[in-house]
Amino acid sequence: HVTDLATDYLDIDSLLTEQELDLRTQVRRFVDDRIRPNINSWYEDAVFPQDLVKEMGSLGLLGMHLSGYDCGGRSAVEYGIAAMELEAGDSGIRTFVSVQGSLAMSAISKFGSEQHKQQWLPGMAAGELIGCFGLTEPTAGSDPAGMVTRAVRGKLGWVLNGAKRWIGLASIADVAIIWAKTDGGIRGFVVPTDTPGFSAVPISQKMSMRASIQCDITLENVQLPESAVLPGVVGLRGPFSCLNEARYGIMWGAMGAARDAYQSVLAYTHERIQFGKPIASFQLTQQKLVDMVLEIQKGTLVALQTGRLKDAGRLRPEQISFGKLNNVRQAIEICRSARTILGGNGITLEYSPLRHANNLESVRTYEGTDEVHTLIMGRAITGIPSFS
Ligand code: TGC
Repeated sequence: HVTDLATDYLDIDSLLTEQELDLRTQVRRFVDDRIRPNINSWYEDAVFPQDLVKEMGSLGLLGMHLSGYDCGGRSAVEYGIAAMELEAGDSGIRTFVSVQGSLAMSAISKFGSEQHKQQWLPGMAAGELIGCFGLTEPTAGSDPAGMVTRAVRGKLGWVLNGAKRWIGLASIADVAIIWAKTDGGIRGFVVPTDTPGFSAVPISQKMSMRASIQCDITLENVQLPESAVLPGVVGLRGPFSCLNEARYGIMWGAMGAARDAYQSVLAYTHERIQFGKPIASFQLTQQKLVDMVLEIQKGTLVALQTGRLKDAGRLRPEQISFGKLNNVRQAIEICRSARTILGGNGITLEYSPLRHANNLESVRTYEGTDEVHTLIMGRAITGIPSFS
């Protein structure tokens, strides 16, 4: 019953190159073969599939838009397309790729010393080493300038004390990028996680992102050599530049989750008979499907235009806020609406929409909440900052 307009109404595929379409096919196959058959049990049992990490490395998905040091050297649009396919599988898997590539690897790639790059990037690109990125704290979320983690000069070089919260992958990471206040401003530190005084504990009882790991980190007199500091940046511009990369991937990823929710109910509307006819024939069901198609197509165009701007070197952070805010907000609505089409069947893991909607609650909060991105856009439009 599915028509050609049901899958790509505006023929957005015609805007993609052969290379971009090939990559999409490759990542989609990985998701179909390795994620879809297992995601329900990972989600139910709150398991992150760590054995997929090296596979994702060999597919070139880790640090794929970074250059050199065995990284993929792919375009921003290609990175976005991969994020979209991975999040059609599950937001937790896309989050892994974002934390590893866009946050941890990108911090080292943008601001690290030559030694940092050689020591960490090839292993991280291969999936042999895992990285995490510690910015958020128990008392500093939307306002990272309020962080209390401090780095002071010690005998060896630096001593770190403090705490981080909601840090993806920290308990399985080999290296953590920790942002801390120093007398000379906020700096990033490359911290091997076996350094005495570093500990990470997964946060339990999550109702979202269950196939993923987020942790509390404690830093207690963590002694680091002078060379641990990222030499390339001082101040919040450092972590924010990495967040730009992750926020960019999220706007694509959210549309992948939305597309999967839409596609999973489209077939159902033809199969499910009520009042003697398929529910696809009811006007209110058609309206829900049409609203989904409108927003998925618009959101995908937003992501693609943003990606083309990024590849042209013209993308501004305020434009990333447009896509992150719009696409995640719309994706949650689409997944919730898809759940209503499924009726009671939609509350089990047999269908993906509620799992995606639950995951997207985290996605709408991390990397800048709806409120933060609204106010970044408000400042961009009016020229008046509302934060301080
Ligand atoms: P402001 O104090 O004015 O700016 C500080 C400096 O940063 C620069 N800057 C940026 N640079 C690059 N890209 C951006 N997007 C930037 N935004 C700001 C700015 O130019 C300034 O540089 P300089 O050299 O002049 O000092 O800060 P602001 O007023 O611009 O920002 C306020 C606000 C609210 C927008 C900002 O604080 C913000 O974005 N808050 C949200 C923080 C956030 O997204 N946190 C989520 C963290 S995610 C995480 O920790 C891990 S999640 C993944 C996981 O591990 O699972």
